[in-house]
Parts: sequence; structure tokens; C-alpha cells
Amino acid sequence: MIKKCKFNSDSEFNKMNIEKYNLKKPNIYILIILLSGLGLLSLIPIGKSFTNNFTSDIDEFKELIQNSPDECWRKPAKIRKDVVLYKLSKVQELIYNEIFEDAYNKMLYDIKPKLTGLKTNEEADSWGDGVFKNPWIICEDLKELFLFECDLILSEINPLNIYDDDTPPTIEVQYEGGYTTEDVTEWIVHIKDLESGLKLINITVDGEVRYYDDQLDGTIEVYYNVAVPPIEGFHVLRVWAINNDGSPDESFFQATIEVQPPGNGGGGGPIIIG
Ligand SMILES: [Ca+2]
Ligand SMILES: [Ca+2]
Repeated sequence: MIKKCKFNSDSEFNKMNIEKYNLKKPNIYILIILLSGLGLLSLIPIGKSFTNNFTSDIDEFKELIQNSPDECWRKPAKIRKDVVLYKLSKVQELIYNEIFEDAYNKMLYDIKPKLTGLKTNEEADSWGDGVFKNPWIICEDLKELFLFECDLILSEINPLNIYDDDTPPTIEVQYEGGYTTEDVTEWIVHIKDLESGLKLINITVDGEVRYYDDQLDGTIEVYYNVAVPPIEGFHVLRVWAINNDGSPDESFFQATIEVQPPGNGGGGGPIIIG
């Protein structure tokens, strides 16, 4: 028997931690539950994928600078243009050598403020007081144009985008025990992220934390044995994991088991997901 369900992404589960790690919107999973003798549960991710389009054309930007009207530049225009062109060549050199962090910092802290009068990144978040007092450009429309170009290049060479792991951890849960108070065993929780490893996991049963680990430091995969309470009624397992990426991605998993009185059922179910 195969069931398909969606995890409820509106859950209050670990909202605080999500804010702490500044995560993107949770990924939604389709759970495919194979209620075989093993009760193997697996996850197939759907939804977002990040493709990194590295298309910055700094040569064109240099041409734009070269051809901009001298009267829009603080004097002496020619010298200032030459300085910016030289700095952009340095950025190109860094990109060529894949030293993206230095290239990004040079654009952000050196070149962009001079051309735009702004101390802001491509998301318009400011650094310092946000304003560069003596920009080299004095025409507002040219500043605007250079702002657009600088932000485009910044977003393209941002190391967080270039080295992005866009797949969240995978979570698998296996259960091989019985379904009465006398023969319940434990969930075996298997979490892994092959690309960036794991940063944090949190496993709760009925809202109580069983495992919390924020010292994983990029460990590729982990297993946990989580005991099912030998108490009649429904018990809810929740697993939350985030990867060790600069732009973290997260996964949720939730499963519910109904434990029955002794002598009841004798195995085979039910496990309810959702
Ligand atoms: Ca991954
Ligand atoms: Ca990511």
C-alpha cells in the first residue's frame, strides 16, 4: 500500500531556530510511505532549485565607464576612470583565479561606493553608515546606472551563490517493531547531506527533545535510535535538519505511530503520517 501526504509547513515546529539560522522558506516534501513489513519511509524533494548563472560581463561594464561623459565625473575624470578600470581588471583577475570572496569584497567595499555613493550590498543592506561621502560620480542618472551594474556583478560573484548547495538534507525513518505496548521498539532515523554535510538536527517525540545537535560541523551522515514510548495512544516523531551551507536549506519529517494495548494488532500498523 502506498500513501502520499504533504508535510504541514505551517507547523510552529522550531520556528525560533528557523529565524536564528535565517533560513529560506521550508521545502515541501512528498512522503511516500511503504507500509511493508519494514515500514520504510522515504522522502522525495520537490520545489525550488537554484541554478547559478555566472554571466557577469565586466568588460562591458568597463566600456560603459570608459564611454560615460566626463562631466558626470568628479575631476580629474580621466584619472578617476583609469583607476576604476584598473580596479575592475583586478576583480576580473580574482574571478579568473576563483578567489570570489576577494573579488566580491573589492566590488562591495572599494568600487561600488565610489561609483554610486552607497555603502550597500546587492540586497541594499548597508555596511558602515551606508553612505560614501564623496562619490566620484556626480550625475544622479549615471549613479543609478552604475548601481544597477554593480549590484548585478555583486550578486553574480557572491561566494554564497557560487558555492550554494541547493539540496536540503535527506531524512529516512525506518521502524521494525511491533505496535502494542509490549513490543514497540525504536525509530531508526537516518539523516544525510552529501554536498555540504549537516549543521544541525533536532529530533522530538511528542514535543520533547530527544536529540539536539548543533555541533555537526559538516558531518555527512548520522543515525539516531529513537525509542517509541511504550504507552497506549498516538506518538509523534518530528525530525528537523539543516545543511552546512552558507545559505542553509532545511528538511522536516514527521511520523505518527499508534500504540495499542497488549495482545492487540500483532504488528502491521498503523503508522500515520502528517
Ligand atoms: Ca545538499
Ligand atoms: Ca543552499
